[in-house]
Amino acid sequence: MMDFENELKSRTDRVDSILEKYLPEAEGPQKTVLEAMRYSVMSGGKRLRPVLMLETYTLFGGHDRVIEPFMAAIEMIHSYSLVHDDLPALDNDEYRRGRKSTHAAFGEAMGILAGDALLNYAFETVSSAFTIDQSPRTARAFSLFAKKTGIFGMIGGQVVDVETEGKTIPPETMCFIHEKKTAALIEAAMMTGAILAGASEMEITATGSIAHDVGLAFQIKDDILDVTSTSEVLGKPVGSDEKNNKNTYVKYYGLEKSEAEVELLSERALSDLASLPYDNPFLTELIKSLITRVK
Ligand code: GRG
Repeated sequence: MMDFENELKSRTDRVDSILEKYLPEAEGPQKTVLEAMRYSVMSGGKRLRPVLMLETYTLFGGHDRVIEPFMAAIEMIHSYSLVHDDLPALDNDEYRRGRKSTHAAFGEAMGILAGDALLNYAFETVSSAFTIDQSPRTARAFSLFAKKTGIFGMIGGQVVDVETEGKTIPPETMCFIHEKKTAALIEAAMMTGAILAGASEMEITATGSIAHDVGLAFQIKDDILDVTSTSEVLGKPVGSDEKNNKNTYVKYYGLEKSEAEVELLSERALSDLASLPYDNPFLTELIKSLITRVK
């Protein structure tokens, strides 16, 4: 029987040390923004996206250092999205990961600049993968990573989310928001892992739909926890969706149906994963744990 918590800890520790290696030192004239970058990244998030990337890479037989810059970069992108999302012009949240959000700690201007810097540095970091592996896989992973995190991915979802706050929208629009805002980053993580490991076209496509389901389930669960959890457990304010008039699955369908949808999506992801000709028991357990997570 696998000790899941211990296995998870060893992976999140590895992510932390990779981030420590790739993040620039806080020194020189731009020290303040470098400190704000480190403050937002090195603050104990779940590290879900780099761990999913690594485990998908391992699933398809990957075992090289080329995955590391991509792992660091996806967490930088995730962190910048949180830093910017917390800004006064967006959600205006003062707490994140159990402490002051970056703009609350460093001021609004530094919050904006730290987010910008992390976004740009993520691509500087990914580009260093070419010094490890010059194969077309690295170029393809780079391109997918850029697309899924950009205007046709995560940023696109955030734009529609912001524009539709407080408005009644059709379910397809809500789906678009969640698919882009959250699932696209999970797709970037898992598909990058598959591509770099040399998975076949069919396997890359299958990985994309597993990641889509995991991402949507993750977002719906996030919306459920925003209603049912406490700020002590989450380390960020609860009730933020209602405060910001967000269109969430919970608002449209209620808690019970939302829980059922999380289970349905996760089950579908697990059965698609099980139908691949490879096995990674830890990845299976990780996806299962997302259904029952409390933060
Ligand atoms: C481009 C500004 C901008 C934002 C992009 C991702 C995003 C859109 C906004 C962040 C806020 C939000 C509710 C995102 C949805 C995805 C989500 C549930 C993020 C929280 O991720 P966790 O739970 O966070 O993995 P930790 O702190 O564990 O890393």
